[in-house]
Amino acid sequence: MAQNIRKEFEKNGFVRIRNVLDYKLDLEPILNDMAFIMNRLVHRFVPKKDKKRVLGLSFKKKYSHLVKLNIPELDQYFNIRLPQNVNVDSDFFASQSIFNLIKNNKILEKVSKILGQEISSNPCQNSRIKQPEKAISKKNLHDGLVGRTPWHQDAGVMNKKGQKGTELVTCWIPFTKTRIENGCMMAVKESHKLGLVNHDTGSKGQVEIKGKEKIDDLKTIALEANVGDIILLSRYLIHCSLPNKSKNFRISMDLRFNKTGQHSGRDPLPSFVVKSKNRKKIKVNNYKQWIAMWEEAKNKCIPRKWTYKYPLPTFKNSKRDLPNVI
Ligand SMILES: O=C(O)CCC(=O)C(=O)O
Ligand SMILES: [Fe+2]
Repeated sequence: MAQNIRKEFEKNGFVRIRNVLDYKLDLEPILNDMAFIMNRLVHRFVPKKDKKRVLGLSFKKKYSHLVKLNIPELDQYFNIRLPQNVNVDSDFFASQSIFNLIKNNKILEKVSKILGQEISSNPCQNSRIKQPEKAISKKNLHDGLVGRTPWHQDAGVMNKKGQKGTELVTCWIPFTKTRIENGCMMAVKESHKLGLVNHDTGSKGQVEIKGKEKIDDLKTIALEANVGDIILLSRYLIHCSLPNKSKNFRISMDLRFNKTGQHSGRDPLPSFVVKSKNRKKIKVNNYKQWIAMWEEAKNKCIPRKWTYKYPLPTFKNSKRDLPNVI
C-alpha cells in the first residue's frame, strides 16, 4: 500500500520515507566535495613533511588527523551555513552539490505532501560529521554538530517571528546508515502535539528543552534510517540524537523548508522559493545566485557580529515548561 506521508506526519510528528535519494546521484557528490575541502585543509594546516602521507589517507583517517591538529572551528569548514558568530573571515561549505540537494525534486515532492506546492528553502540547515564518541573532546560531547544533539524542538531555533506560525519542516538526510549504535535521532512519541515548549541554553549555547529530565518518564522512539531514506520532522517534535558508539563516522545533513511567504525565523539569511505552481516565482535558479544571497546576508550580519539568535529561555515564565504541559 502506498505510504500516506501527510497522515503519518500528522499522527507521529515525523515520517521516514524509504529510498528517496540515490547514493551516486544525490549524495556522493557532496561527500566528494567534502573530500576536496579536506584536502585543502591538509594543504593549509598539515606540516610539509607529513602532507603527502596525510593526503593519501582515507576520508575518515584524514578527518581524524585534522581533528588532532586542533584547527579552530573545524566543523565550520564542512557546515552548510554561516556560523552563529560571524566576521569577515567566516566561511561555510557552499558547493554546487549542496545547492542541488536543496533544490532536489525528489525531496521537494515529498515535502510538498506536507507543506503544499508553495515551498521555500529555510536557511536553518546543518551538516554533521560525527566521529566515534571516544574521539570527541569532552567540551564537544554535547555539541549537536559533532557529538550528541540535546533534546529540542526545531521551532525553538527560530527567532520570535518564525516561532509565531512558520510551518517549518525538517528534512533529515543520512549519508551513512544510522542506527541506535552510531547515534540515530530519538523522538518523544506524539510530542509534536504539545506545541512549542520552553527551551533554555544548552551546551555551547545551543537550545535544550527546559525540564528535559521529565523525558525519562515518556515513551521514545528511535529514528533509524538507511542511506537513501529521508526523515521529515515536525517543528514541534521533541527529538535528540544519541552518541556515536560505533567505530565509524556518522554523517548527516538537515535541510529545512517552510511555506512560501512565512518568516524564515532567521532573517536576513537566504530564504527563497524552491517549488511553486507558478514557475516565475522561482527566482534562484543557479548556484551563483544562491552564493550571492549568502554573501549579501553575511555583509548585513558582520556589523552586528551574529547571523542568528534564538530567544532563550523561549518563554519567560514556567507555564510552557515540559513538566507543566504533559
Ligand atoms: O542529526 C542530529 O544529530 C540531530 C538532527 C536534528 O536535530 C535535526 O535535524 O533537526
Ligand atoms: Fe532538530
